[in-house]
Amino acid sequence: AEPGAELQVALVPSYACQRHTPLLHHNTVLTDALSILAENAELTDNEGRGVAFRRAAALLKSLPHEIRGMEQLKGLPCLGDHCLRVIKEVLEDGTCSEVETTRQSGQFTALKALTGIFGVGAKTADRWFREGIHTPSDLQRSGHTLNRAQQAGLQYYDDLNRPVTKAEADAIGRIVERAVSEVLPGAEITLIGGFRRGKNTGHDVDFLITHPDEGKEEGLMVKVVSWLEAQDFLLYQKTTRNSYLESKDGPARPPSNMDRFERCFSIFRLSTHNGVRMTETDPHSHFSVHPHDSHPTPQTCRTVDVLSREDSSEIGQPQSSHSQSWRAVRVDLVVSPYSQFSFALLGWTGSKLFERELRRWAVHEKAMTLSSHTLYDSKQRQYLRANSEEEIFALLGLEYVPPCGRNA
Ligand code: DCP
Ligand code: MG
Repeated sequence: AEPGAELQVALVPSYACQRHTPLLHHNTVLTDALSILAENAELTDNEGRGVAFRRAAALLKSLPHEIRGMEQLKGLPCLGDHCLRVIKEVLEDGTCSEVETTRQSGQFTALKALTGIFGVGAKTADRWFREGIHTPSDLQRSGHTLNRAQQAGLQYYDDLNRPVTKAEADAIGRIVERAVSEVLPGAEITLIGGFRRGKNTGHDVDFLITHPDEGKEEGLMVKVVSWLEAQDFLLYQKTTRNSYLESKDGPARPPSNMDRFERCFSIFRLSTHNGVRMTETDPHSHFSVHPHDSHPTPQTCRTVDVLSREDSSEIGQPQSSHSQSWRAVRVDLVVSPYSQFSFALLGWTGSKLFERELRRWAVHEKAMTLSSHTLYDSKQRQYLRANSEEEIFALLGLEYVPPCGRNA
């Protein structure tokens, strides 16, 4: 090792929110291995272990160099015995047996396939797995009663498991912009989630909507969704209203982090230009923001027919005809009051681990409670105001980390 390497390493701080974590980094072989174990832990109700693997992976992502030997890890935080064993094996053998066993295990592949259905969480997937349901096709044949989200999840399975490109995200953005400006002029929309962190693809597209005149944003989501539905842009939507104002938890019990904004979980029908499906390698395609007048699949769920068709084995069959001129895309819309915008922006930009680390830092190091609505100081017994993400970092005693550095 170079002289001074250990000293350098000793300075790596332990919270991910104290570090810059770029999208592209030097230790993907190691982080891929740890991510499999994290994913497996999350799928099997071991949240604590999942977080430990995620923290270790995030630490390695933040390092400015490739790890080639165990001696380079001396003094680094976030690396427990289990993680060190995995890293050692990968460094010595190129693979880790626990990771490979997990990757190939029937349980892991089944739970991944089942949670890949929109509307299906780890608990439901696990229950089905125990009943012998291992694939979306098994589920389709099982005759299980599915909720509306899960029906849509099965129906659009193929599309929803194909990564959304930045070009597609931008096309969705133009549609949302049009919808918002039609129903509330002056409203502002911001691309959040992974795309704001600079990712080239995502599993969905996330937008935050607000209006500079506080109060104007109330009821906005219903209007936006109505407009989108009238224009035939939505294949599925579930809107939850703002439950923040109604909750009188008070300062003693600050609101839980998520879910209190007006929020819409949706599936968009995104038209492809000239009816040609956009591929990731085709940078020249672009999308029409105008909905197609006719489309092959009726907007109402056809999953009932699909479920009763005994011999139907092809998932995504109802929507995967190759002549199709559109694709399904998961879109999340969030509406925030202007005064909470910075908190919402910070809370919805991610990554999930970065958010978790911010909240852990706030509680344990600052005696504060951070949510996507507010920051509460337990010592001063008051809410702290902020008009930008930079101000929130400053209030937390952290150096500012721009979105592209939050890929923990
Ligand atoms: N978020 C969070 N905790 C949750 C859900 C969301 O902190 N339980 C925040 C962080 C996420 C952001 O919301 O970055 C958007 O959620 P996504 O699940 O869409 O995550 P990403 O956009 O980061 O990933 P992807 O690119 O896969 O969509
Ligand atoms: Mg996202």
